[in-house]
Amino acid sequence: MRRTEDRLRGALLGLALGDAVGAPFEGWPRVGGAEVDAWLDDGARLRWTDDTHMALALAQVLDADDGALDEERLGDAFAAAFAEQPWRGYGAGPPQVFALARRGLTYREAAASLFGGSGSFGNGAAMRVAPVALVARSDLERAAELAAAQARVTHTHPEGVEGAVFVATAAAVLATSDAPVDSMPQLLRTTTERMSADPLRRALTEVLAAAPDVERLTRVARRVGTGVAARESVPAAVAALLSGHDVVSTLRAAVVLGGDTDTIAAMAGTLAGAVHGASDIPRRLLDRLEAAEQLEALASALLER
Ligand code: F2R
Ligand code: MG
Ligand code: MG
Repeated sequence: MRRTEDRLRGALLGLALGDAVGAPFEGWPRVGGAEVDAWLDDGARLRWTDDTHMALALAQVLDADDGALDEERLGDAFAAAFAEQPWRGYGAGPPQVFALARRGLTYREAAASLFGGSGSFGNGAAMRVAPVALVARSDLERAAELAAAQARVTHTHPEGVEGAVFVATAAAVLATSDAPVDSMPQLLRTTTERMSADPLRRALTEVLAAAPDVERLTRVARRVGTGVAARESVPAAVAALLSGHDVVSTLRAAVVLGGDTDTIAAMAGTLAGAVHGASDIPRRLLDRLEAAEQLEALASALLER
């Protein structure tokens, strides 16, 4: 398999694996490394949450629409997925968007009406965005446009949108760049400079300035926070990426930060998969991962287009 394809495939599998590895620890204020290691070595099924559930719906719509994105179709796909499995641990916002759309609003109108009209700044649009990188590849403008369009179906606050744009363009640039791994901070700095939403941009800049010092990365991530807001969890995922040396150590670094562990690990897994590739993910973990075959098939479908 060509190196770039392996990396793009890694972004999607890394998302799902991170979600499933982090899920049991969601909401813990602090997580011990030994607890994460025990879970990684456990034989139990790795079940994912809303992060992967929504990513699957996004991937299916991108595949069916030949890489285009119709926001209403995507909204309907998200709503149908939620109606089928509402127990996947969704945030409060998306189900409200689906209910408002059923009453006649467009998804974007519905999303914009949330939280007193400011729209959601949650990480829900960033956590699911990996399929966009498989479609856009080295076309970063397209990655940014698709990421923003898929975000606005549920998240219209600038930080909710830009969190998704950052994760998609970062995954696309990391997967398609020939630059050595130690130039990751520079690649991500360039991606960050495209952003305008503070305090997200400022937090990302602080995290990137802390690399490659792992203790400093951890300190900055904990200071910025590890909650569901994109301005906290997206920088935390980048701190984990820059603390790891392969997909598994990146996921471990993400989960030990605590807080929104499934989503920080999903986004760190997206980015680490884009750097290290699907071939870096141990088969023993993929064998435990829920619907791994479906995810691999969807990645192939998006890459073959
Ligand atoms: N929801 C969860 N975890 C909660 C526990 C789940 C439980 N374990 C279970 O099994 O049921 N995780 C998932 O939610 C996050 C993604 O959330 P999303 O899609 O962004 O949702 P939402 O509601 O739009 O935003 C999240 C919360 O952020 C606050 N917020 C957002 N925008 C706001 C604004 N403009 N003003 C004020 N507050 C705002 C609200 O509290 C939102 O509910 C992921 O972690 C995913 O795993
Ligand atoms: Mg989740
Ligand atoms: Mg979460």
